[in-house]
Amino acid sequence: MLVQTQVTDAIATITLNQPAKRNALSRALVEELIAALSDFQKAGARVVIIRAAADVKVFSAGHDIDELPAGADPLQYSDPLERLLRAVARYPGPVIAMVHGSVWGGATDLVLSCDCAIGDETASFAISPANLGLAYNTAGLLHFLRRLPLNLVKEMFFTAAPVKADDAGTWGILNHLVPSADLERFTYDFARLLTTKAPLVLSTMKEQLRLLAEATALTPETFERVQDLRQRVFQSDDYQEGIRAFHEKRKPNFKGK
Ligand code: LCV
Repeated sequence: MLVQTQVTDAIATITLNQPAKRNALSRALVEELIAALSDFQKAGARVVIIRAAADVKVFSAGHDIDELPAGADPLQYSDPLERLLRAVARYPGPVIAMVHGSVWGGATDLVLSCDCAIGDETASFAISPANLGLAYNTAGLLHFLRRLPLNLVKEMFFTAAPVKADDAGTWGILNHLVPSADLERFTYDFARLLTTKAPLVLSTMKEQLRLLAEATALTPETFERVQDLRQRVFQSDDYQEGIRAFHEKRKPNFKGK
């Protein structure tokens, strides 16, 4: 099993459990995450906590780079990671990311797709398409734009540098930044409080807020222009170079084409 699951007192916990690949969000691991959310809904879990094992340095290394399609859209609608982000956003109850360790790429998008994020001093958040020559997707950019001011979204995407815990707290990536010794207790106390509230109200308000937050009209021309821009990126030599460099464990040498 690439994830461990548990339901206690209407609180469901998913623990990412593939340390050998730094909990990279591979198709196999993501399908287990999506299945777990569906099982939790059947079991009537009112709150879900997504976490990694207590002792990891890396919460998740993001999209499995070995599975990024060469020369094709890496984050299309049917991509397992995109399906997971939509499943989290549609779960009929609060989904909380409990973050110990570094978070990379699509895993940062996963944390931002959760309803709340609670982290400790070891938490950091990076979004790194610029390291891979990769064309990020529009829905994903909007997850960041809804959380952070434009200048901070640009800093994250342009630098691909990890945002350290203090800034993650100040910027608003995290709802709460607590000492690692308190992280688990704080998060489960928070979750327990949510299980005492009217579940129909929480699930309805969550869906209302999703619909309102996603109410961004795109004209057909805008849509087609975005697709055209992204196609130029994911068909670029730089995208191939980014993935090659990762596998060869070296810095990429981007040529801008
Ligand atoms: C496959 C991996 C990965 C991985 N995939 O351990 O952001 S976007 O838009 O680009 C989006 C599409 C996305 O999410 O792309 C992926 C973004 N993620 C990253 O850029 C992080 C890549 N990983 C790393 O920088 C390092 O692995 C970190 C810093 C996370 C951990 O470093 P550490 O030295 O602790 P290793 O690098 O040695 O990794 C351990 C094993 O996990 C594999 C990696 O290839 C290695 O496998 P081998 O033992 O077979 O060499 N691994 C790590 N991340 N995202 N595989």
